[in-house]
Amino acid sequence: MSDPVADSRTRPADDWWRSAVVYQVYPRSFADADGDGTGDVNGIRARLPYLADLGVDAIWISPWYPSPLLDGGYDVADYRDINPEFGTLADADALIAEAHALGLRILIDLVPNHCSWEHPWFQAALKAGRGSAERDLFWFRDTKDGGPPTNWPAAFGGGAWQQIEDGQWYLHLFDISQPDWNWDNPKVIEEFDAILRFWFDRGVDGFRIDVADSMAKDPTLPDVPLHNGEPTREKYVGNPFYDQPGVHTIHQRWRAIADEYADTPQGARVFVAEAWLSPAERLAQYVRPDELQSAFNFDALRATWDAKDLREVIDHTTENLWAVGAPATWVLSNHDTIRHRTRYGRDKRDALEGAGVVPTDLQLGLRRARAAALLELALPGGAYIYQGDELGLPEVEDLPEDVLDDPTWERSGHTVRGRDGCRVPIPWSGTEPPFGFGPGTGQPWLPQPADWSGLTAESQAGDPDSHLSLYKAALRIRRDHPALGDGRLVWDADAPAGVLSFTREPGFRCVVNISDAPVTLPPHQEVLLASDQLADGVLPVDTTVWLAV
Ligand code: TEU
Repeated sequence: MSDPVADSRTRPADDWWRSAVVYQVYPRSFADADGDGTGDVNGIRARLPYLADLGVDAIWISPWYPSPLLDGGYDVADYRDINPEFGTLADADALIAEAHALGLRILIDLVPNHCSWEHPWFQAALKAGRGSAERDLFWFRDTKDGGPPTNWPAAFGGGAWQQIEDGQWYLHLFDISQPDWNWDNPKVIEEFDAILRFWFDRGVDGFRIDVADSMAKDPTLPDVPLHNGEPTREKYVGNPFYDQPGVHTIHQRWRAIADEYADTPQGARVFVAEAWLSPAERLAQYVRPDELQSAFNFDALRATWDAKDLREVIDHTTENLWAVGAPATWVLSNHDTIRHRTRYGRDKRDALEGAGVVPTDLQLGLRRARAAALLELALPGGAYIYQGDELGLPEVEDLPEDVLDDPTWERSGHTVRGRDGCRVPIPWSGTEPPFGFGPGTGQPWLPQPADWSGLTAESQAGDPDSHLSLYKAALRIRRDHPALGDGRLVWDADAPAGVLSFTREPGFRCVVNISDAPVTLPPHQEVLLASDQLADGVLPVDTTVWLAV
């Protein structure tokens, strides 16, 4: 039997996504060309040369559609246009063309589980009344036992049903402003077919699918079990709104549409699924040969900086994804999680929780973030870089309460601050805010820490030891080295405890020291790159080295 992963190395460039390094742009916070304090499409365009020079293969742009931005744009009011705050469709067309000219692919974000309450179809549904065709595009239901139709909780706090004036309730698994589409209605299915084609025809190379595991619901609407007296959002097998079998029919349909583009110059279009599903056996269902091509590996993001944890995640992921012929992906941070420099500077067990209340050593976090970058980029498959990862940005945990914008803050009754701390605008240049985020001195929509001047792209560009220079060097080697990207790894039997060491053919070895003492470097021809200074044939703690062997 042929080995699907090994075979892929000889397949045409159509399989670029199997080893792509994808850079996530959160448009509000990336770069502001018009100086209104909010990032925009022309800001991204101006920074395309930076991204090409960094050495990534593709850019994924978080939602840029018209939206009241009540969930940062994941509340879409029109799937076929650009938010006027961010620019115009003409700007988007120009961005796609300019990116392609620089050899960068463009992925955009599809949000199919819900829209914004400002979407015209939801507005029409509100007016049309119970039992109407308009309401059937969403989940409208009558009161049950004097309350909402089910006990389902919403993602950002509170229940998942909102009652309207005529007494009916509508379902919103996320914010109250994000009504869920009814994917049992053929009009919804056809609408999303048309949205995919709209953007594919404009030249986008693919989509990241938001909450790719939630579109299908159990139509009998059963309650979820209680945990500690509260209804759970846990993704247990059989959960009525997560990982229902119906999602796979939708993905197969989209895959067929993407494959229709196989004969265009760019080749077939691609998808990456956002589905926080564990274990990897479940995620693998989304990347079977006739479904989405890839999925974010959030087990890697969730793993603590611990050799045993990481090894388990790497093995489990690759075993399960390779079994269906899909590449693994590696993710350390995104716009929903505490930045990994901060997580890695904390006690292992607290990594993803407790913003602002956990003691954090940011120097240690930076050292580990460097080591993690070289681990991530050496592993087989694709890799994601969240904007600012390459600058070593920490989470901003002391944003004043009055600027917090994530719906989590309001919906949790001001008990959970939410995700704004990883969405602070990028520092590009200069010595004080706005650090070149926009022209002039106007301040960005979220304030930047005053002490970020050493983290700007400009200040790091000239420093060979900077975080940015490490990323650039790693991406350059990754691009040229035949062992890196898609393929296999073999664990080295001679690695001491607490050390991750693997070989990739031809002639590449990656060694990560997560033990509590320096270790001797294994025999090698040459050091290709190290995340920190190597002392005399020794690999210090929290350091990764790439070796030619
Ligand atoms: O996130 C889906 C998701 O599972 C997250 O909401 C996660 O539960 C939460 O961020 C934990 O803090 C996607 C987007 O990435 C996120 O930004 C959106 O808010 C969400 O979908 C709704 O569209």
